[in-house]
Amino acid sequence: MSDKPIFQPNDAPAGGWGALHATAKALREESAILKGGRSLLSMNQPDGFDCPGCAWPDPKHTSSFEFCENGAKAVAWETTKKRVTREFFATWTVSELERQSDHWLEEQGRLTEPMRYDRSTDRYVPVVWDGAFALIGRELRALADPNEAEFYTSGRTSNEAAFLYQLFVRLFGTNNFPDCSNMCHEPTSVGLPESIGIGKGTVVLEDFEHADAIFILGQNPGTNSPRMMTELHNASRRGVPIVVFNPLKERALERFAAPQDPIEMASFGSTRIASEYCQVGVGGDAAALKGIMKLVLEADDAARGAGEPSLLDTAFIAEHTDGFEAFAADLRQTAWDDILSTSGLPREQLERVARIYMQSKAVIACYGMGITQHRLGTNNVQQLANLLFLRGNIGRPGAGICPVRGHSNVQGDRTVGIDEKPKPEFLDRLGRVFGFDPPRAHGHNVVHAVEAILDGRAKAFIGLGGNFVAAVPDKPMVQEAMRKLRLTVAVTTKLNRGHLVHGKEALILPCLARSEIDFQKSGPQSVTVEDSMSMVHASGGLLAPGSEQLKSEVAIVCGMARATLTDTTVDWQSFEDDYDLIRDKIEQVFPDLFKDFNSKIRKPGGFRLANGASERVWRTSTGKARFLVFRGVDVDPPVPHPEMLRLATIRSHDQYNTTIYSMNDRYRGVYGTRTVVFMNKDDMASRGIAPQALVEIETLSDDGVERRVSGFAALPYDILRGSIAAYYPETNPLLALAHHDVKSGTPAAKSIPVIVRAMTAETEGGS
Ligand SMILES: Nc1nc2c(c(=O)[nH]1)N[C@H]1C(S)=C(S)[C@@H](COP(=O)(O)OP(=O)(O)OC[C@H]3O[C@@H](n4cnc5c(=O)[nH]c(N)nc54)[C@H](O)[C@@H]3O)O[C@H]1N2
Ligand SMILES: Nc1nc2c(c(=O)[nH]1)N[C@H]1C(S)=C(S)[C@@H](COP(=O)(O)OP(=O)(O)OC[C@H]3O[C@@H](n4cnc5c(=O)[nH]c(N)nc54)[C@H](O)[C@@H]3O)O[C@H]1N2
Ligand SMILES: [Mo]
Repeated sequence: MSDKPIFQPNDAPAGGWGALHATAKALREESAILKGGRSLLSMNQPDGFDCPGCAWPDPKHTSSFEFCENGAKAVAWETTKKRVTREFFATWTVSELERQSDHWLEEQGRLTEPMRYDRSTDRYVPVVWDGAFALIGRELRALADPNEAEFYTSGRTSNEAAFLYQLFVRLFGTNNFPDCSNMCHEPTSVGLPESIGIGKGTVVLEDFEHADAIFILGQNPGTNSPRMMTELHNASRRGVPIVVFNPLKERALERFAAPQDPIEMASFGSTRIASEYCQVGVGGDAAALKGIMKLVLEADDAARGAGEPSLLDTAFIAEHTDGFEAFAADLRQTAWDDILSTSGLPREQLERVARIYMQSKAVIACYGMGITQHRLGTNNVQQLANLLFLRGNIGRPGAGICPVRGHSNVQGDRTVGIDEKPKPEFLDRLGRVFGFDPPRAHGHNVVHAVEAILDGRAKAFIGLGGNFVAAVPDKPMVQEAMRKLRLTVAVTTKLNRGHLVHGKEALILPCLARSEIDFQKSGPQSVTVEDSMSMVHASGGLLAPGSEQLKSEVAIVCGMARATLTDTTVDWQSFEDDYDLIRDKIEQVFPDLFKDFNSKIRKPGGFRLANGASERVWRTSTGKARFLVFRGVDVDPPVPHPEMLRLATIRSHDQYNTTIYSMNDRYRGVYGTRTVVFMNKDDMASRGIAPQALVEIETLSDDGVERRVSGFAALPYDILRGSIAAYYPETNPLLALAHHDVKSGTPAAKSIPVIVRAMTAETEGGS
């Protein structure tokens, strides 16, 4: 181990001067082209570009300077001056590049021109765009069945590019749309339609001003959606209780100094965020929620027994919901022992939280990956909806459910048709507007696509953004299998693992980033994105493209479509020339959602997509909001092993998914390394693991496959016993493909059953 300390916990609040310092440093190190800070100033402004960071919405009053440390990092990372040129690819063979770290690969800078893999030299060599498209067309047409191709989307893709992509793929003949959201908020997209009739959140940003309690479950906003901290900071200042559920003490959820607050900055002050920090066990949220709901029912029984008014919103329950009786009966028979042992929380704390809930007139519940990425993540989401129903906390000001999405347009991509299980009505309309008969059979989500790649059914893989091979479960096996594909295509901005783990034919197609001017025949183009709160707005780049050879994602999709679909009647060229024409078609296919699309996005701030549940219109199977029973308390099936720990794979403060900005994680006090595992000190002691000692982590699975990583430094951390955490994607070799939510297919990346052992001289030597 080096002599530099890797672990230096400090007590500073999140945000504050540390955040400003880190912002400046990120911009300086990337020598980002931020003329006079203009690109930062125009981010999230009505005439600027949407931050490529997270999916948190922009405030209506955009006079304030709305960016955050991690938004700045995301922009610096894409506006870097560094370039990956043809000379770079001439210097390095692919085998040599493979030995470099993920961090090193992306750090080389922006991709500059289309490249094709050359087997004879094991190098990527330049190819002209038309040559690249022709190759794709030839390979796709040569497939025996269109379902042998997988068409992946990552959530930065604009609505316009995503809409054309799904059109191209369906004209080609398949619904194989593995999507990053299949690893992310799919439990929301599957669970909430059953509960409330729409797979999206119901709140808007202004609701945060009217909430009088905010719950945050399984989400780390200080790192992953830092602009949300503005709302939490303001709410806390107003005295609004904030209840957090998280196995780990996350700094920004404890104390935060708002970089936008001059007084707090000048005085080195900070604001408490969580008024109640529930250190739930990994996978213990459903148990905790059931405990709270059971207490609410008990308190209500007592109140009514004493002749006092009900503590429930009985009018809402009667008029708007169904299933209450069965739900209440299940809660009454759920044993306290199970609730307490599975949640890991003391009963007194659940009682305090239940009181906060009952005393509040308007409650918002926000959640992230800590809720969704479980074996029964969909049920987790539905329990949260149940909690809100009890007091009518949905579809009125200051109240509602708030899934905080990940990628900045992941929600929009799904809205405009990236869906492996498309609804028949949507396909009917798509077919009518474009004069064809779209394929009806359901296609592949991420898990199905990985299965098809592993067993050889898939022959071609096209990725519109993202880094599929690094983000998926069973990463080592998938990477081997990808090499058997006939074709891999990566539409990307930066070099990543996906380019190196490639098929027999392989293409890198570099695209414009969101911050860059997208100039087409009819002039500069804007694209549109949809944030976590269903707000759709335009995003137009301001900077000169990173290279003259870059094409927009829209142009690349049109190029692939033209070269593949020889008998198409769709005028792809006109779409490429003028994105307004794409939006006209989106409006025709989705007339209810996108009426007057082109005129609405010309208004600053854009518009909100219709959201029935926000107006208490429930498009569920019964026309009501549905109390859905979840029997038992375990969202992750118990694994009978005395030493089992549950591993949550999480993000550091200096990464964007598989993009690693640096090896540091300031808020958690980790420096210069990412191969660490956060453990409770008692779990370490009972296993004979000294602080910072190296350990190996092994997955408990029964399929005979050994899944193990080693050389991770164990850090004693404020985390509930039995739960541990380590960074994604380094731990993806531990995540088994079969370990996913049964309903939504989302990999259970937050609850991998593992054992941890200290490394012996022997294992250390052999690793
Ligand atoms: N800077 C930056 N921003 C990002 C991203 C990024 O990587 N970097 N990624 C984007 C994407 S795609 C997404 S999906 C979001 C992800 O944003 P988050 O949902 O915040 O993501 P994670 O860091 O994976 O995990 C969230 C939290 O869940 C907690 N947790 C783990 N297991 C459990 C559990 O069983 N119960 C509870 N209650 N909590 C648990 C962890 O301790 C962690 O604090 O952020 C988006 N924004
Ligand atoms: N173990 C574990 N696994 C996980 C998770 C976890 O918490 N734990 N989280 C899951 C989640 S929530 C998600 S969303 C997935 C993320 O999976 P992906 O979305 O596939 O991965 P990213 O790392 O976001 O993709 C990064 C790449 O996107 C490209 N890129 C960046 N900007 C653009 C752009 O504007 N256009 C295009 N075309 N390309 C661009 C760059 O080349 C960069 O290398 O990972 C999932 N995997
Ligand atoms: Mo995500």
